[in-house]
Amino acid sequence: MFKRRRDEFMKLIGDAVAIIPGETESQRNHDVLHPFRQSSDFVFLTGFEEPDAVAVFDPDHPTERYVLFVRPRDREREIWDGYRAGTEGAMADYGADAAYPISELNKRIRSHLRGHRTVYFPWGARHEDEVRAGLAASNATRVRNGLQSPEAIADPRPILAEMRLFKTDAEAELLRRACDISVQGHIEAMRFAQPGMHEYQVQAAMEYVFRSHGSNRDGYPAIVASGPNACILHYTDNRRLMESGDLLLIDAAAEFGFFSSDITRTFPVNGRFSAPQRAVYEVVLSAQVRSLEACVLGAPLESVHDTSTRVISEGLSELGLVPTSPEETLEMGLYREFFMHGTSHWLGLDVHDAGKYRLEGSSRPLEPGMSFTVEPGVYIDPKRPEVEFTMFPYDEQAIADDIAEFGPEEAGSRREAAMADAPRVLHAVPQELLGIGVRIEDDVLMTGDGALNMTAALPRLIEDVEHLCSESSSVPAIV
Ligand SMILES: [Mn+2]
Repeated sequence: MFKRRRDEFMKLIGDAVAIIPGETESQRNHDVLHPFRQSSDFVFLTGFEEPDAVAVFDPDHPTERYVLFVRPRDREREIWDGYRAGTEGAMADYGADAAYPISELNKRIRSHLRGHRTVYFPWGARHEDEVRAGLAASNATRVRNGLQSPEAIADPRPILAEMRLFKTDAEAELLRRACDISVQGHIEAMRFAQPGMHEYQVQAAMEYVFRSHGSNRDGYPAIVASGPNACILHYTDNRRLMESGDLLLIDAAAEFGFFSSDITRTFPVNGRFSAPQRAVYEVVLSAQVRSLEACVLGAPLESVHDTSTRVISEGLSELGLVPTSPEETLEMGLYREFFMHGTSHWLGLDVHDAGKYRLEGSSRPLEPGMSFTVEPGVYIDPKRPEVEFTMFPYDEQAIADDIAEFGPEEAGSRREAAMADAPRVLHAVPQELLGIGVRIEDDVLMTGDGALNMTAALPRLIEDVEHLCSESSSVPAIV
């Protein structure tokens, strides 16, 4: 798998040379480090998980087309921190043509820069100093001896992003394992959660299932958000004591083979939706179901979001959350006061995976191998009983065109200026809906036959969710 990716990458960079750095560890305190995870681009090409490594790809080189710079074997450090592959392992186990200690990067990089017009390096990444020093030295050689040295620095990230966007069968297999494991964790969370528990206890039950099903790491920090916390989109404190009558929004998933799933479910802590919770849930559920149906080969990705915004606008109007008809709610983007994020993002090695969303100014068509989330939501801020709406047309394509023409900052201030004189309407939020936050998220893989919902096994319908909540958990709990 890694060799196939390297061969493709080297074909794509042609007669250039590429320097791809891995990540380094970050310190928590004294000699304690934060858990390390290799950067996705680096692990994608190398499979090498140790920190402080750099890969050099030199397709034209007679003997060293793929070189790894790694931490050398070190008995003392290995006693404290664990096994290192070293230069021997980098060649024997990771397929490098040659491997050197990372301390030799500065010296050895120069011979790889020589003879190339272009060097690919992700500017701003680690080891930039060594690359810059190497470039300066090879420039001096060019002046004195007339040898070719790099004249252009190119960003390898767009090439890698396109490769990562289209999952091979083997990659899809890993992603599906991550999804299967994540589904099992969410099922356990629904069974486990009870009033009187802290959010982190539910997190623990879920992560117990992730780990015991073979996932060694979460794909991202779990969001276990009960009651009003569900309205905080990236809430990760997970410390609140849950009460009967709360909804619990869980956005969490396992990583498997470096691929991450991404699932959200929202369910009642006491096992029964109240009438207002049910009303909001049904709106989000219907948006999600319809948006999943919009995942069709050849359709633009934004048609999935368009479906969610349309269905949610209808629901908000019906629930009295907006002072407008469904059509006006959509046209003026008033839904954004309650549904303020996108419906989809690419999924893969990173939970918000690499890949462009738009090509030549328009949303990208769905093709086999693409994977993404479908995750509409409605969040009704408990601290905002009245909402001020600005009555002004909202056109995402026009906004995208403005950003393309003026840049994001200038486009933003132009829009603000245009909206300055637009009428404002103050609207009271129905009291019983305050503090309700609902998101439902599944993971889609486009195949040659169309969309596959990889997380469909996790219940979403109200009766199925309530039934699952009533089952007992196999994870022991102390309340
Ligand atoms: Mn997501």
